[in-house]
Amino acid sequence: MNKPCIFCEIAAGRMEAEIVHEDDKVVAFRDIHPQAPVHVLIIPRKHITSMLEIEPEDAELLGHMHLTARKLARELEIAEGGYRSIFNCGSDAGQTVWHIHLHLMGGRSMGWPPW
Ligand code: DGP
Repeated sequence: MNKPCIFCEIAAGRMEAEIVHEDDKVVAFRDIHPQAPVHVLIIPRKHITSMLEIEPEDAELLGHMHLTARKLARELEIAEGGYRSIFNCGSDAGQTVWHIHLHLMGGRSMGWPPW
């Protein structure tokens, strides 16, 4: 049997996570290995394996994920200093969990390009 998707398990409340926001479309929770003082993952409740799999019908959902990032950036007090919001797509980009997630990171200055 296939292993259940860990992010689907978190979204369903069957696996623990430090949730900072949830609504009918998305769940946001603290990353287990934070790379910045604030590091949150925003996931859709809908299981989509990677950004290569998004469809036109997902446009509103993706917009909602970005609006949630903006709301959380303000609430978690990283909006003023600046923050990064990124999707990793595929293994070369560093994707390790196959359920799309928007990383929201802030609270320190960051370099570019990322390695
Ligand atoms: P990515 O490398 O873009 O696929 O990011 C996956 C992120 O997910 C990574 O920063 C660590 C985080 N992560 C993996 N497993 C868990 C978990 O069980 N709980 C939480 N809160 N975060 C997790």
